[in-house]
Amino acid sequence: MYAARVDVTASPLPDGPHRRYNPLLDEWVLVSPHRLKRPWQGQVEPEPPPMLPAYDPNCYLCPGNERASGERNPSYETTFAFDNDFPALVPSSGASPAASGARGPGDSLFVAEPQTGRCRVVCFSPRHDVTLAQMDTPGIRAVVDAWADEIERLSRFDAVRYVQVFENKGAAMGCSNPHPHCQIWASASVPHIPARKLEMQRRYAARTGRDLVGDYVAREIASGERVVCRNDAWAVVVPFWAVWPFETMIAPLRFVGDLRELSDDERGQLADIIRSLTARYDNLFQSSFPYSMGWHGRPVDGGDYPGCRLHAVYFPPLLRSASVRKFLVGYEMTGEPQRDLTAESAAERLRGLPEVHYLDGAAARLGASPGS
Ligand code: H2U
Repeated sequence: MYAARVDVTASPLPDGPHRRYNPLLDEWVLVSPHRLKRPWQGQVEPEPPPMLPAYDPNCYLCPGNERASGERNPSYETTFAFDNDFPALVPSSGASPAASGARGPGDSLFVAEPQTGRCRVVCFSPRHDVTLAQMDTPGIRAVVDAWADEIERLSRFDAVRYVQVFENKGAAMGCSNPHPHCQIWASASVPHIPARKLEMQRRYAARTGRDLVGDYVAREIASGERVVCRNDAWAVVVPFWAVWPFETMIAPLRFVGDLRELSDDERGQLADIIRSLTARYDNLFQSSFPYSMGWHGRPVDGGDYPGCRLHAVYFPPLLRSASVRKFLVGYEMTGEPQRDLTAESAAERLRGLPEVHYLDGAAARLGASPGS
């Protein structure tokens, strides 16, 4: 016998263990709010790194410095994009799956296919010592424009079908360099996470004639319970089905398929809401809040993708403090994702935080000048 599903619009959510459904990924998450009370003796993250210089002569992303390829970065003043010197995808794969014993569609057990693509790195600022959370809105706006320009640029290559923009921030998320930057991987196939989202959005549009993300965000705004912040063009919510403790989604209020379609005003408002969200993140534990984030939108192959609305996802690992993180292990790896803190509590905490960065006003103290 299956337990009856809860109509969350009609009755309060259970305060005991329950599962929530993610309609974008067709996945479930187990929510166990009562477990937050258990004692914790897990890993303690290292203390935040000492203050960084504004310019680091040993950083391969700082202006004027040499990269591993031997190329020298220009003396850039806003953003700077370049081909990744260690790309995960290259324009011609040269790989032959058959040579490794793998077969094509005829063999359902050993399936491989060549994958081609291109990888870019985008530096957000010439300053080594800031993050998006500490940059001003015009500075972040330049990053939004760089994302859109890179998608346009990469979409012009014949073999490119999908462009994934993502940022790993902080050593806890495997970021190798504190200089603010993101990566962009363009591939000949749609990676399976955005592919699943496209399919779920297509099915929802076929069933309802509307778009899934648009309907979802409208419901969230109406309830307000999981909204972190919003402006005239964007909303930030902790998704009902969030897996990571302070996971969020940024979605446009207008139906937009990819970053290139944003109006001038929407780009400015996006910069503002990214600033507001990332400052709240840093303010939560008064530390540089690590996360992985990425944009999901329409493939760039010119195909028809009904109901596909652009959105960003943020996955931060921290749970209770700058030193206690969540790991997706055990049950998460073998069963399904599980969380203790409810999405509603996480949203309430983020919503209640100031959107001014806790170091604001002390920005000058953050970075020593190159000569100091
Ligand atoms: P992450 O810290 O997010 O991994 O980004 C650093 C990227 O910069 C990484 O993909 C690239 C790495 O390949 N890189 C260069 O392209 N040139 C270099 O000289 C060093 C690092």
